[in-house]
Amino acid sequence: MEIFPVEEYVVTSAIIERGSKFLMDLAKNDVIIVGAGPSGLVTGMYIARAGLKTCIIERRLSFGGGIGGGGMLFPRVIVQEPAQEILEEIGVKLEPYSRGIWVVDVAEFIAKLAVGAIDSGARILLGANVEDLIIKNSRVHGVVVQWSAVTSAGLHVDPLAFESRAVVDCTGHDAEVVTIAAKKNPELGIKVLGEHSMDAVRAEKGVVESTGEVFPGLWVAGMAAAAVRGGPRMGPIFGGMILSGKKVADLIIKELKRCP
Ligand code: 48F
Repeated sequence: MEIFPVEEYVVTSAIIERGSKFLMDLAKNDVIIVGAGPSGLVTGMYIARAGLKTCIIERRLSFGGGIGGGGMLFPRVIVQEPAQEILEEIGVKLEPYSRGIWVVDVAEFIAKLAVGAIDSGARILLGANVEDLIIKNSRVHGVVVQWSAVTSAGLHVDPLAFESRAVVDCTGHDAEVVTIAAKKNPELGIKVLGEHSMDAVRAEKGVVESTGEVFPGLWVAGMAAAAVRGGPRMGPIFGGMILSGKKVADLIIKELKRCP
């Protein structure tokens, strides 16, 4: 077998040219989702499937957020009715445990959620950190982004801004995007009540109920929704995350189609 001789300048040219094209296309979007954990990937899958231009920005170089850690590193998590229907739709194997409860392999869960989002047309930018928002005329118009490597190195490098009609905070327990909006703009009256101690039953219901718009153009889903509204945590149960992602997607699709 003869391996094709790829020269260094071709590698460099291809990566810079096509990488720049990809980044250029992220400058203006319908929806930007911050965080590629379970809630962010589900949100991205449904929004992109509705034909909206969707970008998911993730600070790590991998997907899945808190899924990979399972429960105390045991590689299994739980989903409950009716969230299993969404997992079935994307081909995740569900192992019945007891009535209304299934056990899921974490690696398969991460992989299939990511495939679901990408195959629906969501574009995912890895290794990029959302550090601020664009806020004009009492509305969020996009996010301010820096490479995670630049942030970790503490270098003084100005970020770039990506525009969108809606931004969704799917950053998990710290609700980072809403927290930044609240801290930097106290006059806007955005409140982050903070996550409360564990109460799995109340948490799962609450995370879906808390999902929605917190400020014009700024939406919250997943564990970030619990943190913003002061709900309890739930541990390695993922039904609420999945249903929260679906709920925020449905709300945004309706809103953006209402005001094209
Ligand atoms: O934490 P994460 O999985 O959030 P989630 O989708 O799901 C929560 C569960 O994993 C679990 C739980 C319930 O079952 O309690 O914790 O609500 O995923 C959040 C993702 O956002 C990324 C982070 O690296 C992670 O992959 N992220 C956080 N802040 C930023 C960010 C930021 N400022 N910019 C870019 N990505």
